[in-house]
Amino acid sequence: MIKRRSWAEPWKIKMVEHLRMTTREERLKAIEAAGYNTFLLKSEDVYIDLLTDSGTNAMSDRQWAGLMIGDEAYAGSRNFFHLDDTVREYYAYKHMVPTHQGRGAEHILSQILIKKGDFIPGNMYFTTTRLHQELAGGTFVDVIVDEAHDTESEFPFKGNVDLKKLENLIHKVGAENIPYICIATTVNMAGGQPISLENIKALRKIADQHGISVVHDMTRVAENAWFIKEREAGYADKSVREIVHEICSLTDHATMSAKKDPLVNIGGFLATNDEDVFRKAQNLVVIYEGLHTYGGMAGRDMEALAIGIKESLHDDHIQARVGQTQYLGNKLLEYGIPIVKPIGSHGVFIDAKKFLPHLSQDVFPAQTLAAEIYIEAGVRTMERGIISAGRNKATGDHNRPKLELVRITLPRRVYTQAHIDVTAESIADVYARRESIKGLRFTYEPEYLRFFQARFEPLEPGKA
Ligand code: PM9
Repeated sequence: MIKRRSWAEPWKIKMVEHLRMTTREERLKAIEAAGYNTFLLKSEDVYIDLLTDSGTNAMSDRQWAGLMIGDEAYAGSRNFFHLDDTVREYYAYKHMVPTHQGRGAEHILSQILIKKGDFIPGNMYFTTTRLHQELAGGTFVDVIVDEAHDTESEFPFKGNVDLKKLENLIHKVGAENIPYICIATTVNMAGGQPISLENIKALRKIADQHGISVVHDMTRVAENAWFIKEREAGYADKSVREIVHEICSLTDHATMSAKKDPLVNIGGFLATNDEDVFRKAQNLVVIYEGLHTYGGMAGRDMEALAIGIKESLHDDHIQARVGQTQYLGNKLLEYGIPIVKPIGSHGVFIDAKKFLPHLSQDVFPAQTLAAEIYIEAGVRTMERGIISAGRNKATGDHNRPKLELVRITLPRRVYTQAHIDVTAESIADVYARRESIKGLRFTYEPEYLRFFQARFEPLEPGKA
């Protein structure tokens, strides 16, 4: 057999969307108007948009065709039943309740499972997930392995739960005060890092011994499965679809932001094997999202999602998806840019503390760097550091995460290798002038999820 020298995407382009290139002066004006927050830029002022992989996917011709067979009945749409069957078949959960996106599912599940004073261990926090746990009266406890907080560690499963930390917490607060263990596949805030099946099986055992359930944030489970296939002994010959099925069957409940893995632009769901949780979720969803057979999605959205789930679990799709991220990460490493290692699945994460070692965390290095990358070339990225971490709900101080990162996130099936090259070259140009970068201060800080809407000004006028 001829050895394949390279891989290419398992799709070709049928329709294109024009991009606007801007001048440096236009970008300086745009970022100032956006309060130096890339979330507040107008997308028309962005050339290459690597803010997020959430809802930015390119749908396939089959998904677009699926939109045309949307059944927009208020109740009992046929697309709901297609989605329901697909979730059961591919993800192994018995019941599914649709929601408008992931946080809708997080809200409902947190309200059902958490009582005031509870503790929720998890493999690193995620912004919306932790906030819904807190709003339900719980406290999140990080039980991820220490390697996850070290950008240099090449540990292959930095999303693993440290089982000792988990057991210590159970002994300290009592199993009756831990409604569930939350595991994310992959771990977004750690740099898109996977959890191993060995670790999931071990924590399942601990959960069973103590009568604690396991909630799965399955937003990027297919990407996690690809890393298991590549890195975990015994899984090389299994398909991504089979590995995803195995991960899901080791957990009790799940929340899904369908805007990521499943290749759509909006949608989500909550899934569970528990009849009681299912009934309660069906009841709560009508208050916050919509009827239990649409949950905030149109019939056409549910059809596109059912098709997208199936497409997302093909090995060749995931190989190209994760492969593009690896390509970007390796390019940045060639330029000597400090990034989180190993390179993750949905994005490459720049270590802003190492990129800008002269800036203290109090002047927001990652926020500053994201603004500078935009000014350089119109590439939009996202802060994932002290601003995203928010404030401690008891003391009111900043949470100070060890990881101060800029996330360069890759939408699925959207950008070409040339876009990736331009991105890497632009970041290298910022790196060359890094010593002149000064930092930011707040001019407006919202109470919840501040990173979305906060505004800043440069410490030195005219400079980020
Ligand atoms: N993630 C992301 O860009 C979008 C909003 S936060 C900047 O990474 C996980 C692991 C996520 C996630 C969203 C959600 C919430 C839950 N879990 O955005 O509400 O990465 O659909 O999902 C974002 P929704």
